[in-house]
Amino acid sequence: MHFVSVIDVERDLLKANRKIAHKNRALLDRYNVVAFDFMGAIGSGKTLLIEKLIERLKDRYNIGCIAGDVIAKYDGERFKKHGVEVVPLNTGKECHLDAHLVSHALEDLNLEDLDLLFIENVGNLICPTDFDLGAHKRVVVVSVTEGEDTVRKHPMIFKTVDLTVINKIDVAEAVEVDPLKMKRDAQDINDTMEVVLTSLKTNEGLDRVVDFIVKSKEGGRG
Ligand SMILES: Nc1nc2c(ncn2[C@@H]2O[C@H](COP(=O)(O)OP(=O)(O)O)[C@@H](O)[C@H]2O)c(=O)[nH]1
Ligand SMILES: [Mg+2]
Repeated sequence: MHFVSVIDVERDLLKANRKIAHKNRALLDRYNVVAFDFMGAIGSGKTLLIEKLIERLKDRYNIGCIAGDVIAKYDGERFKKHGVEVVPLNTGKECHLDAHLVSHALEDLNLEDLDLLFIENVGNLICPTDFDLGAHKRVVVVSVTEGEDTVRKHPMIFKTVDLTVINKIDVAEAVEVDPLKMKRDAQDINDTMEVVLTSLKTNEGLDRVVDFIVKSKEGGRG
């Protein structure tokens, strides 16, 4: 009986979240803003990837960022340095953003001025999985330093994403990880998403992530 009620509460919570996520997406659509939810473990390279995407895309698009973290001002300041509009979202003890938190951040952004919205989720591969934020595309960043088996140990999140970025390939040899093995694991879990190997130190693979963002913006929001 106790078990059943726990499941009911979780189901209601996720249902309520989905409803707000749909509203967020409808609001973004009204302003023609395409939003991306960047997920992945602490230190996998989410903030650096978003910073590099801003640098590569800011002459072409107006970009806004939502920095979600336990204490969000640090990553928020990294985004602000690039001259984009930023809303920091402190999650405190929560291990993921949710659609309700994002709905308030959307109120603080000038959506009429934006083309792209990058949302950095709280760092981990588990909690954000079930919480649609209302973004159009979901991206997961996983670093080779997390270990070769990290993808197959966390299949759920990889099922929900449109792009997997396997990052830090510049140090793959040092940590004795084969990034292609991680790529194959990701494709075994989800054969419809794209998988890109990157180094944000050498910028290898970055062009392909830029292409993904542009394609998502220009080619409809699926
Ligand atoms: N060697 C190497 N370091 C990286 C790479 N990408 C990110 N880093 C470093 O990893 C650390 C964590 O990156 P950050 O973007 O803050 O990760 P986040 O916690 O996912 O936002 C920083 O010191 C980055 O400079 C990469 O491709 N190669
Ligand atoms: Mg970060």
